[in-house]
Amino acid sequence: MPEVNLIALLSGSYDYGLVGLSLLAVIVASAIALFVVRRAMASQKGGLRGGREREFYFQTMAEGLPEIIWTADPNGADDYFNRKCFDYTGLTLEQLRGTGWTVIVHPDDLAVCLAKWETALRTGDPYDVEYRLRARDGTFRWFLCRGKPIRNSGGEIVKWFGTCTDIENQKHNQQVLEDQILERTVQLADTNTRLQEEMLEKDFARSELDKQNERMLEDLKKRSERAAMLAKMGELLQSCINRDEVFAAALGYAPKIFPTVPGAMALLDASRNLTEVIGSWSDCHLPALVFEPAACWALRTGHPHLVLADDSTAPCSHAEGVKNTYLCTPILAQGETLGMVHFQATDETPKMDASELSFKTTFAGQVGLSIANIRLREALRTQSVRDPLSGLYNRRYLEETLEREVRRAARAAQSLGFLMIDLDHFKNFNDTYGHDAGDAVLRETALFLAKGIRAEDFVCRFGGEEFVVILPTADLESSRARGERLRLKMRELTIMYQGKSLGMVTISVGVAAFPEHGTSPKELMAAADAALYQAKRGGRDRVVVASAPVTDEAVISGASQSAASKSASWS
Ligand code: GH3
Ligand code: MG
Ligand code: MG
Repeated sequence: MPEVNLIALLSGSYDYGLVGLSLLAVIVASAIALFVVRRAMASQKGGLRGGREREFYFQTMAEGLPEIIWTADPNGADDYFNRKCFDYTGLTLEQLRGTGWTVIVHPDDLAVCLAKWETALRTGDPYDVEYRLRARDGTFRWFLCRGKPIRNSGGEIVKWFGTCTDIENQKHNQQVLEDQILERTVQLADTNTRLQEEMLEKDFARSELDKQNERMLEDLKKRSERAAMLAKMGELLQSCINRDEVFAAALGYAPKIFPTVPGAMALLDASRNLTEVIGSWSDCHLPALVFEPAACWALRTGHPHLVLADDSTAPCSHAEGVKNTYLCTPILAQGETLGMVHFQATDETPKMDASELSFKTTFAGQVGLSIANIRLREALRTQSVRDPLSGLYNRRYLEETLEREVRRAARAAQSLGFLMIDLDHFKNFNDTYGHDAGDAVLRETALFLAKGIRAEDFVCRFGGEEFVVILPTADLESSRARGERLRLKMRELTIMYQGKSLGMVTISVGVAAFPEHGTSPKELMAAADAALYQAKRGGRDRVVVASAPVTDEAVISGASQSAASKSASWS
């Protein structure tokens, strides 16, 4: 029997990390084998000799191990199995010998097993392979089979030595472990998917929030731009000087302030019996362009009137057929309804929320306020330039106008007529019929004079029962003729007071003209005044043309008798 290097045989390590118990078994078997070998070597040293004895030791050792132990000749024909193998398989050495053992290998594992064995035989390398072996009861268990060549001192393979370790439990444990790992992996994958979904949801929510914020910011920006535009319109409206300017400016601004809201503006006429649409924007369709005020609830009530789409409670008949929500808001000035602004919702923005309503009402409010301001300004101006009793321009206005007209005449090299008119014996009316009757005479005279002049002429109450007429472009002769005509017509005037005629009223007229009687208001005034004085002196009820120019120096030195009393106002 060749020398067998058992230490080398048993020194290989079992590299099956997951199966700790199998490793432990191999370590125990190795330890026993090592012990037996050492004993054998010791026996050798002690003089034990001969193959039989060594074989005895080997077999004793092999029978004591819990694994299946086998050996094969250098060609791979198995020639030894320990008892464990017979016990497990229920087969005999004769049945297992050579390649007989292959019948108990599980058919699914046989190809791998044989491939390994053949490779080892060809290369002479040790090998490991796992396969199932059939037990005597027909069931299969997993085994780890390890084969290793045993070489003589010349390096020739003299034997193959192998072990088959039952790893069924470890395999089972490994399967359990793998199942657990798989289960855990699935759980982790689920958790991961859920987390990813949550993250996606959060991302979506965040992006929605961002979009909402963006929309809100955009909305805020639009609102503030709109408010700025409204303020700008307010400023402009304050500078308008009449109603037409106000409405035109508001209609110009409306499409800028409400670009997405079609609308229209309608105004009551002077009789307040009709309302007329004066303009619209953004293709606002209103069926009626002229309608009665009663056709609009806003005009009737003086309050904004909102009609919701499909709400038939109180629609405005002037908007009959308008399907969308609409708002009519009155234009009010000092409590008086002047007209209304009409706004329509669109299919794109079908609603009008509360802030929209208040903004639109503010728009109409601005228009009304501007008209009210203009009215106040006009009233103030009228008060400051009109004489309250006669309604004619007052002396202050006369001064301004004469100044301006003289300059214009000088610039245009045109004439300018100037009449100073005084009622004759007016004091008698007061004394005979009372002061109120005197007032009536003054009012009727004012009306008469206003009617008796051209559109471009000015008639003013100079004070008391004295009046002045300025005749732009009129020369001296036509001015005199105008004065004469007024005098004659005045004689025909019948003035009634408390159902009674106050009798004939006559006037005296002094006539002066630019440039003949002066080039300044003072000179003209003094010349006309002097002529009036002459008319009075001449017997009244007459027209006297100023005889000579009265210079400023003459006015100041009191050369003109009547003018001296009035010159203070011209200085
Ligand atoms: P003459 O023909 O010289 O002009 O005589 P006269 O009476 O018209 O002139 P006079 O200056 O003597 O009197 C003018 C009167 O006019 C005196 C004044 O009481 C009166 N008078 C002035 N203003 C008013 C007014 O607003 N209402 C009334 N009823 N009388 C006025
Ligand atoms: Mg007088
Ligand atoms: Mg008089």
